Amino acid sequence: MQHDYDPRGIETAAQAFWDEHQSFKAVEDPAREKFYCLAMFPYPSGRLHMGHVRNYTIGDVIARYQRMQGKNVLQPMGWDAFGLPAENAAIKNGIPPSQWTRSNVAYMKGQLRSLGFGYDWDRELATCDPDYYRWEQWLFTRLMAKGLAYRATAVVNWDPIDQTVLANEQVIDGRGWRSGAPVQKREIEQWSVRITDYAQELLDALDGLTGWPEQVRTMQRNWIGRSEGVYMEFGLAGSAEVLGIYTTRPDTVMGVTYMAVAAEHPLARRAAETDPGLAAFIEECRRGGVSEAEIETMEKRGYPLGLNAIHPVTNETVPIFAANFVLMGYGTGAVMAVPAHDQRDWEFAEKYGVPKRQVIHSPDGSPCGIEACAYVEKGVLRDSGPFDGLTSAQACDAIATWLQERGKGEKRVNFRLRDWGVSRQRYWGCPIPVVRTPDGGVRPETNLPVLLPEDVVVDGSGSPLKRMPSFSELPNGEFRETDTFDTFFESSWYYARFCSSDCTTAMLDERARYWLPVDQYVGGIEHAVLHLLYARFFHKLMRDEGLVDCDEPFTRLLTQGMVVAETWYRGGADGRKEWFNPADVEVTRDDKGKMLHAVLKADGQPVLFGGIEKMSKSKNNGVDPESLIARYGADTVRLYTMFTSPPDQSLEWNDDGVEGAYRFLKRLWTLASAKAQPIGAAPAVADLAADLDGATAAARREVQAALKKSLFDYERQQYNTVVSGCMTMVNALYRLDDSPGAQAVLREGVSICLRLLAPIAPHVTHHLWQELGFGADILDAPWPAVDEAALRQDSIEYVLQVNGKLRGKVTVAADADRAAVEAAALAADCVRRYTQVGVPGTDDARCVTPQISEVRVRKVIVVPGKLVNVVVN
Ligand code: ANZ
Repeated sequence: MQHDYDPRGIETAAQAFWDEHQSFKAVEDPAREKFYCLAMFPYPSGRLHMGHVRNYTIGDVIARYQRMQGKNVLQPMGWDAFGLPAENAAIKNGIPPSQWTRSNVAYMKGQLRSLGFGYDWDRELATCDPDYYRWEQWLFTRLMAKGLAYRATAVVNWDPIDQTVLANEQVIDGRGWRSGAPVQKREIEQWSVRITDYAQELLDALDGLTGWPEQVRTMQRNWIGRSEGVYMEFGLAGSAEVLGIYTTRPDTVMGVTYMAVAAEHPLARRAAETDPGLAAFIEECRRGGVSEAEIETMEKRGYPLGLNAIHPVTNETVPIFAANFVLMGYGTGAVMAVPAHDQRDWEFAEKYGVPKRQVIHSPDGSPCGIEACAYVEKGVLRDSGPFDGLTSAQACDAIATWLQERGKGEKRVNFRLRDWGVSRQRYWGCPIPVVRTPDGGVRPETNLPVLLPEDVVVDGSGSPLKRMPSFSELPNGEFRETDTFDTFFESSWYYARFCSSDCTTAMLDERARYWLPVDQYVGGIEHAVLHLLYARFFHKLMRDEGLVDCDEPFTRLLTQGMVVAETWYRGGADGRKEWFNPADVEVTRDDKGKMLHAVLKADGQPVLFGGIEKMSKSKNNGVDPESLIARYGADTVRLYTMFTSPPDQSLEWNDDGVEGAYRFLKRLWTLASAKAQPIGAAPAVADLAADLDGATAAARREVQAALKKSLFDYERQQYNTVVSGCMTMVNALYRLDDSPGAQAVLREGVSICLRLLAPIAPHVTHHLWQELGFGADILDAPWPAVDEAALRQDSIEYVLQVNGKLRGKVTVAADADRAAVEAAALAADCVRRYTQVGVPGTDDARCVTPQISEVRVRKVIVVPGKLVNVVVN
């Protein structure tokens, strides 16, 4: 066996072995328990980053672990290949998006292979392949037929940089999620999918997703945002029309002093036709933000429509305003304003001098005035005519009933969730399979797939499809839709297509029924709402098409933590920061590790610490996985990412830690190569277990104890402590001597350690397993089990402390109770020297009379199985 650990040779050979034996090819087998493990597929941006490496290592550890439990494992990989960056790169480099994407895919595939991930590459898919996207086009035509996809003019979030519509979820703090540009409101005709039809089911089913982090379920619940309220109609003075509103506080109806409608509300628009001031106000609102956070904080502004509404209970008239804080897309786009009991309405009323009318009072007579702010609590109704004296809860019911009886309203459940607008005015996406007919109608395309032309010039001025008559012009005066799908469309069902990736006759086939649902999904928390909600929705759409038979796509979800690193910068003259890679910075620290100062290696001049941030290009604090693999090998990179923190927590990058991971694998290697011969020849430990000497039995016990803990940690997906358990084992094994018993324990210990490490560092363990003669393929080895007998101990060694200082050790029977342990500790010479006054050797021996022997023990602390601390005066 070679002497030095050479990761490169070992890893290439192991990968070749897996290829040759098709080790990760997944074949449906109803007789075996299946396990479908999936990590979120990457966007082919060009190179893998450390976040990918961590994500895919976690997935691979789980997949290999389940495989070694004997399950039939599917772990596929593919590419989320449509999207804007390809178009931007095309503009910059003058190459078609398809070419850029496919060459990135090829490169990144090589990188994934070099990490030794156990993927069934036969199932690889890229969402830009017509074989893939044709099926979502097909599903869309089915949704059209069912009325679940529809076209409507809608006010949308418009990203002026990316020149596209954004979903609400893609607007973060009023800015486009990708471009960062302030979002504008625009009215545009687009295709939407009725996710709201599934809102209740999507909400209810969250309760059953017990394998998901609570945080993600809460985020989805909030996003769906179910509220129970009342829809009611106000009359319009001088007209037969009505103004419908939605409120969650019908108990405040008697306090309404004005109405407010969104700037885009038809009523406001109509009034603007004859009022230029109002038209200008509406135009201004268009520019405002659309996010709720922004609306919450912005100045509340309005403009009177010159119209009055008629109160449904009192028949009084109240003025109607257009207001910038009313959202067109929520409820009915109109609200009844109750300035006494709603803070927004209160601020608005203060500003425009509208009266406030208090109708809710605190039930216990505590102060509830509305001079300084609205009284928003629930309470008891006053000045409320027929509803006086009712509590808010009673009034909500009574008022709903009152309105219902008069045909003026009803109880209603409202969702914050909007239908999913799926049209994007971009080129590099899946064409929406729709044809516009000369009469202004639409029909689904029957001849699928609608192929996206790939040989195009993208120059930045909108989608090239719009300038391609060969694509858009059809016979008989018809036109093809030139919008493409939101790329979340593709990523909403790829997990299912992996099951039937080569099926040419349908979107999915019976294999999907075997593999689905995904047993374990792994990915970033940033997808908690967008991707994971859409995928759950799509799953239900496919279920209702009869394509799958389960209700939810992902049984367990692991959201991995971010990879973070230090950031360093200098402020430029123009106020911009220049960021330096941590590898180029030399940091001086004091002996406690505190930073003293830092300089750029290149020029020796100081740089400033910018905090610990997610690894990113913009902060230049990334580490390139490829160079790490070249230097240390894939196993070290994998081991490091697993060892440094639990998967769901953030991982703070540390170069010394990588070095440490590498040293551990070398140490394992050295142990195995130095002892390869005796390991090969060692007797079975079972034959000798009863006769092991004390030190050998102790080493075996240590290995078994670490094994027991590691098995538990594997189950709870805490791989960092699995690795430290393996380190403990290797240390114990190094201490063994050459006796036959010790060799048997060594053999057993190495075989346990290799198997435990196999999912994490698969190459070196694969190699050593074969070299040491344990078997042909560690993947097929039985998972190690604990020998409980080895854990039993006749005696336990306790560490003895006096006032917290180590003073010696004592051995007591393993079944000794607390009193016996305490007595043994107090009787030990090394302790007695400090507890007996006047005994020679104690500090104050000189100043007391030698014949007095006085016990000075104040307290004895026993940590069972470990330590006794004796506290003395
Ligand atoms: C009157 C009222 C009085 C309200 C009061 C609140 C407190 P959730 O719980 O989120 O569903 N609202 C309704 N439609 C709106 C829109 N398009 N834009 C802005 N605000 C809108 O919120 C429902 C409440 O939000 C409704 O109840 C309405 O204000 C407001 F003391 O009606 B309320």
